[in-house]
Amino acid sequence: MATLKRSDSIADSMPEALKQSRYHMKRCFARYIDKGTRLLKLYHLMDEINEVIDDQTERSQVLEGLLGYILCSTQEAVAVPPHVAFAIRPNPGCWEFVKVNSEDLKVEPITVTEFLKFKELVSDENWAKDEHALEVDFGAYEFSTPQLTLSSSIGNGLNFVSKFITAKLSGSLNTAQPLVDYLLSLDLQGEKLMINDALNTAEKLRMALIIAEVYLSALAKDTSYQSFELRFKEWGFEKGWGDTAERVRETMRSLSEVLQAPDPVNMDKFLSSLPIIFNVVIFSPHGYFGQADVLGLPDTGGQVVYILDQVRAVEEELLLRIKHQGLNAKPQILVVTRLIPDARGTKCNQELEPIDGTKYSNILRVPFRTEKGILRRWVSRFDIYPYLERFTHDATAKILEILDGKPDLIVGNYTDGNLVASLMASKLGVTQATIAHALEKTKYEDSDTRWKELDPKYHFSCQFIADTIAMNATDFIIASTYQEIAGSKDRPGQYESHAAFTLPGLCRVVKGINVFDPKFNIAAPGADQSVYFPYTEKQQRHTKFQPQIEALLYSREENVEHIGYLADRKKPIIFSMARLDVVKNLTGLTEWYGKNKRMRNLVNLVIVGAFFDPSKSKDREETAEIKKMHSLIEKYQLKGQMRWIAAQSDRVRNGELYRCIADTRGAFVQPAHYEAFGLTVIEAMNCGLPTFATNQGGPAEIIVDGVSGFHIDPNNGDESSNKIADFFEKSKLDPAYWNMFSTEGLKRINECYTWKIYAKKMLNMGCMYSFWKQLNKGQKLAKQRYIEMFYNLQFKNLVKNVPIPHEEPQPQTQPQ
Ligand code: UDP
Ligand code: LCN
Repeated sequence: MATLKRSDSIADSMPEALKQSRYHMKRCFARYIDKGTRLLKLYHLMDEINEVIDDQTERSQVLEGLLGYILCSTQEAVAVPPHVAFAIRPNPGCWEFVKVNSEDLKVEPITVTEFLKFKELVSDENWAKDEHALEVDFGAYEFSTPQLTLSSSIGNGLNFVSKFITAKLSGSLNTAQPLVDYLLSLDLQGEKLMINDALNTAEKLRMALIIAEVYLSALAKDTSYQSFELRFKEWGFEKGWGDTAERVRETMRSLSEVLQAPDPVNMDKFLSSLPIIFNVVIFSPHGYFGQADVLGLPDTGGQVVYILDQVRAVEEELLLRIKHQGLNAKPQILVVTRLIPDARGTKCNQELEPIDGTKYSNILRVPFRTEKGILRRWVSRFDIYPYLERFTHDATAKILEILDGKPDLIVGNYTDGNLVASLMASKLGVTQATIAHALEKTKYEDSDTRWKELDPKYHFSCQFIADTIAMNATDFIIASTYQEIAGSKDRPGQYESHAAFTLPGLCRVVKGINVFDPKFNIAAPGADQSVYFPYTEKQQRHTKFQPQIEALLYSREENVEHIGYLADRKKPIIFSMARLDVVKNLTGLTEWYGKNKRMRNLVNLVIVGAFFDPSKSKDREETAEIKKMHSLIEKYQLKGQMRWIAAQSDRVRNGELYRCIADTRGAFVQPAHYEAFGLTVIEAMNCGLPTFATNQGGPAEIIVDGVSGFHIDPNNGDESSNKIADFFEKSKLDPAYWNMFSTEGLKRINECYTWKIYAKKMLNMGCMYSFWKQLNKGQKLAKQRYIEMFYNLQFKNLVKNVPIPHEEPQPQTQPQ
């Protein structure tokens, strides 16, 4: 297929491309507009081409040329007779907008604003034509931040920020003064770190470093800092450079290099070694946040697992760094969540809970309050907005009390946590990080223009604005994969979909977020390898769980924990486990299985998710999915070949469950319509279970198709189920085939997906962006003001539309 030269714009090349097939294109464009004003997706565009050019060879010629390339790069189009406007995305993050006159095929470039107006004409003509409709442009505040330019560099922010800092501090010694001022500002509970006022200029610091380095070179490498601390203090140095003469010398060397002639490598090394982060607050308000009995409950999934593993890894890394810095601090990580009085047998009604496997980290739970008192029940993440401001206020007071001061880093998770983190970070002036886990916007087609229709159920108006606020307020963003930011060749990323969008009647976001912003970073999570380890590691296996797992999988009995049964125990098992959301598509997998005779003959199906009584679920989607699952079991007569097991919250036993499935020489299948990352995918791979996972989202990046597992297309059930059946047919004939995918999956995990790699990267980001924020103070403040206005004038009004559930009044005592 043809492609564009980098210098060619679509507006320049499209006229020629249309001219080459002018006869067909005129007919085609006539068809695009003949149904009046409407949104057109790629398949609409292609369907019309197929109708108009019936000769297959001729059609292939057109589609293989430049026109085909332009059409295939089109994300969406809008027909507004006589024009058709196109949003074309030749590369991840790069968009161009044009309009084509269907009568004469004249092509004109248009701005993103004009394109959004075209879209609005479909759903709200008055708004589209309102000259004073609210336009939101966060780009207007990016006058001094350098941006990346290559799609391939997106998500590599840390590297670029160290280059940009280097450039800013280069020139003369005077230009390095901001770094000196920054070092002067560092302290630990009021005690100065690194340097004191005696070294308050770059020149003084440079000279002192020379003397200190000469002194250190005469000491034994392992001489402790204490033994020369007093002398260093006289010279103007404070603690924080290192615990031994060797480490202090190394840190000083990289700073000397930076002061002499800044370079990104030494800059990165020096900033990452600084004692900047001791106390971290991590917000995750929604769902049931706990260490036991919560997984599989509504809105309670990978985010909880991710955060608990993250805390353990980050605390370990912090302890190591603090030791290396020669300090005595005890780092505290507080995971701040919602306290739920109606805790469904979990500990979510407890205020403080130490985190297992850590020394100083805790979960802090703060209740949601309304005028009527404390909210007792769980609320869906979609309905959570009315409580967040008060929650931030209450949580901030508690955090300051527990930490005895401000934290050094505030990390938000998901829309609600990121909004709360933004409010708190801006109030306290603390560095902020955001993690999305999943943004909802791309999960529902045209969710921006259709917001009015979707709002009663999902409150997307609140969600998309909250997300846009947090993305702009935050100092850095941690994504799990590239695709989360900028998608793939064919599909825009989750963040990218916030670059420009419109909520007709509310606001037109012409620049929401720029994926080329150096705040974006990729740090992929891992899976706890003491829980998820290969099925082949016989000595480590939790044999005590095996009888329970055996009953879970094979007992004939139906009860609250399992229904359906597996008549033929000799067949391998295909296994899936997830929350029972529509997007997870467990019902889709059940249907593929039901329909595919070949697959049914080869394997059994085991699904773990939710529970079986729809009347017991308070979650709208879960209720519908439970009912659907029952009807599929009935429709395809799956009893005897399928086991449906209720949500399983014991992760240690779940680890063994994955391994027991591997013992049957089965596979894990993750069939989601869209999966942001997919922790179950890496859990299964860690256990040596061959894995099939959706090609929509993170798993497409985790698995190399046909090497370390397989991609499946959730929109093409027949193709996907046949791919699974082919694998089992081949594995039956040649067991080495199954072994190969088991081993390659494990290899992939150990190379790319571990928590150790993650923790290092995250703390390096914390250090680097804390300084970067300081360097860009002016711009940050201006943007902050704009965000505050948007929050107050727009977001807070929308929140008023979200209903607060009625509860019987309760005594207002603070639960324990
Ligand atoms: N999980 C579980 N029991 C269940 C369903 C899920 O323990 O019944 C765990 C699963 O092992 C994984 C997490 O919940 O650790 C789900 O994470 P994932 O990233 O796959 O999806 P999410 O729920 O976050 O969308
Ligand atoms: C939320 C999701 O939907 C998953 O795709 C992720 O794996 C999980 O969070 C952890 O980040």
